[in-house]
Amino acid sequence: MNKMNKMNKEQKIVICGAGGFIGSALVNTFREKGFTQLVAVDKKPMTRWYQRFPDVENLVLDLEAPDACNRALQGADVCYNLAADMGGMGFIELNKALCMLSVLINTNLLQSCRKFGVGRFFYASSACVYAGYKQLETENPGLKESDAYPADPEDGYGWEKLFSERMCRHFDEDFGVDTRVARFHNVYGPDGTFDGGREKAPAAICRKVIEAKLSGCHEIEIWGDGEQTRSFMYIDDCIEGIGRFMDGDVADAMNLGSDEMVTINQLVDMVEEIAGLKLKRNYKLDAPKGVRGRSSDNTMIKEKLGWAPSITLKEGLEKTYAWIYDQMTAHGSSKDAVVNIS
Ligand code: GKE
Repeated sequence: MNKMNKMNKEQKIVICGAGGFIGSALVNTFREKGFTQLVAVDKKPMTRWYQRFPDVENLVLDLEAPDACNRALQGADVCYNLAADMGGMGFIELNKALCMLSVLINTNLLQSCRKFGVGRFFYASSACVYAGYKQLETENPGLKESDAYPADPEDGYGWEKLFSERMCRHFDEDFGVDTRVARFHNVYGPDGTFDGGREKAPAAICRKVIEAKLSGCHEIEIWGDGEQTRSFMYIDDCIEGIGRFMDGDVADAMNLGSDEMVTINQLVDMVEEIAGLKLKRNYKLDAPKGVRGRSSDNTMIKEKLGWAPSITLKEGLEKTYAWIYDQMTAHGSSKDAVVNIS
């Protein structure tokens, strides 16, 4: 059973970052479960929302401002904060100050939660909080929650996420704001960004393979040497996990990620197999690479929530590749992609 069924369908639920990939998927899941008091908030103009639904209250607000957070959260029962300026390594390595400004969003949302007595607050943290010295080898045994300390997170983005985790904890302890914090490990799937610079590896590789297939130029540029390792979590596992975090009673930050670790070369192998071709690989060693090895240790989420992400990378890539292929052949790029209005 999807855990969101346990929540009261008349509650006023506010999803911040609702114009984005994960946020819009979360709004749609609540709609499909019959929730009727939904408020979707994003800074982007609605024409740029990944998915937008007419039966939801849609607000364009810049949540870096306290007044905007008060406007969004007045009367709210539950708040999900998925609002942040972020992207793959191609973005966060080159926009560290912008990524850190997201701290204003979470801080002001927590203040509004305290002001209005919002019942529960979800914060989307990230595997980028983990210490760099724990991610130096490709053979990563899986990052445990304790590997965030002594702190050495990703520059910019990772520090903002770790700081905001701690602010959630202290608002919980000192002010009684009931918080839940999930450390997302590289989420991908249909409706995600696949070009324009903010895309992450799964979507980027799918796009590059499709470009090679459509152009007949059977080569692909891969950032780094391709031996770096990651795990990638399919969007449906992410959404299910968010529901389980919110229905659970664990306030401490926990992993929400797949423990299926692959090299980027293996990721490319899988996408080539889906596309039915093999490409010449050109390795761009000076491109943004992030950490050498990362995967999620799911011991704690299994122990605390009795569940862990399980959708295989192959299964998720097949759906993601198909969606991106449709977007590229129908619209040319994600910039032209039609906003799904159901
Ligand atoms: N984006 C991208 N595009 N990455 C590529 C490409 C490409 O064309 N080719 C190879 N890679 C490599 C990157 O160099 C990196 O080593 C690996 O794939 C994953 O890159 P990524 O998906 O952009 O981002 P990371 O997993 O390194 O970091 C992301 O982690 C998330 C949490 O797991 C962050 O950028 C955030 O999106 C987030 O914190």
